[in-house]
Amino acid sequence: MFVDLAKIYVKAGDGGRGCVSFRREKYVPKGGPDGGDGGHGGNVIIRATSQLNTLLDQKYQQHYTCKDGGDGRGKQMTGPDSPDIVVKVPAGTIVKDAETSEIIADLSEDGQEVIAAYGGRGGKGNTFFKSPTHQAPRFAQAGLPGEEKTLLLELKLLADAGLIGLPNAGKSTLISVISSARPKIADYPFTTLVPNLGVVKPEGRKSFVVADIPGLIEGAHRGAGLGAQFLRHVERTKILLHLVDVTPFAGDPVENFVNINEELRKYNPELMNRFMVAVATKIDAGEEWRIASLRNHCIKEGYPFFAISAVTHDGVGKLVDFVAEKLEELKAEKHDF
Ligand SMILES: Nc1nc2c(ncn2[C@@H]2O[C@H](COP(=O)(O)OP(=O)(O)OP(=O)(O)O)[C@@H](O)[C@H]2O)c(=O)[nH]1
Ligand SMILES: [Mg+2]
Repeated sequence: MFVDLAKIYVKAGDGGRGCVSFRREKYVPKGGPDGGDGGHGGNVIIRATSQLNTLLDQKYQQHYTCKDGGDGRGKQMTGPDSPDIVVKVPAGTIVKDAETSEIIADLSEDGQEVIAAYGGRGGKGNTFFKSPTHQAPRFAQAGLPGEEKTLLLELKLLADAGLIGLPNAGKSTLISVISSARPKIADYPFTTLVPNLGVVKPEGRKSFVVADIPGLIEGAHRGAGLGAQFLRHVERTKILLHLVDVTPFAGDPVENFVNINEELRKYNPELMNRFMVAVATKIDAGEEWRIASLRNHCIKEGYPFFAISAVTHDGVGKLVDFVAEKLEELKAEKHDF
């Protein structure tokens, strides 16, 4: 099951109590204070790993509570620190404070971690308070409480290119042809219910990751169809591939293209600045006038245009090459800043 949102409660360990104790030994009268400090409470750490790609675990386990630090003891023995708890989440997870919505961390790389709740410091034992003027303190500190928080975990898949388009546009078919991803493909809308990732390995070029997301329809930004909830997963991609079915009965291609772009804009206007490639799909069964009218519109609007068939592989190689090259370019540009 694919889960991309989760709410968890984390509670770091409280610090252990400092101890009040005095040295008592045969032949050593008035041995002085020897109460040890309390141990440190464990932290709750959130760590990203590339081994996971869903927040499913956090759907099932929503509470993470660390043990408290041990209390200090006599003979200046410090209480044991309690171990940290590590919550593993997929790389690409954004950690937010559920109350303030403040972003605590954006864990985009494997191994990246954040201490989401700090454990409390242990209290000082009475040994600590010994001074020339106060040689037998009969008090010690309590440990500090560990932080507790409710966190929102939000997974945004890390893909280089995102496939968007109406349901049935051929998105899943394309990803299955260019990568080893094997999503379900069928001739009805909303076949894809959760995003799929695929790695594309073009010859002689750097490989890249493509995300196939469920189809969008008009009103998606208001929640129509499967809604725009999955658009989150293309928000971080560098390129959008906008697929348009050019077979009969698929509706007017230009109208479809414009409508979906409008949905994107309403969802997040920033997506309009993303590099977008227009792709006419299913040209093996497509009609020439539809391809031509979409091509003309795109050229006029300044979108690179490709026409492909995932069945005959016509144009697919060219498209992949173009995307790979553009990605290298965009990545290189980023480094210039
Ligand atoms: N003739 C032809 N049919 C295609 C081509 N690509 C996809 N199809 C068919 O179009 C239908 C929809 O394909 P999908 O890949 O499931 O479409 P999708 O965009 O992922 O659809 P959703 O997941 O519902 O949004 C399937 O019946 C495919 O077999 C193509 O290049 N040529
Ligand atoms: Mg699909």
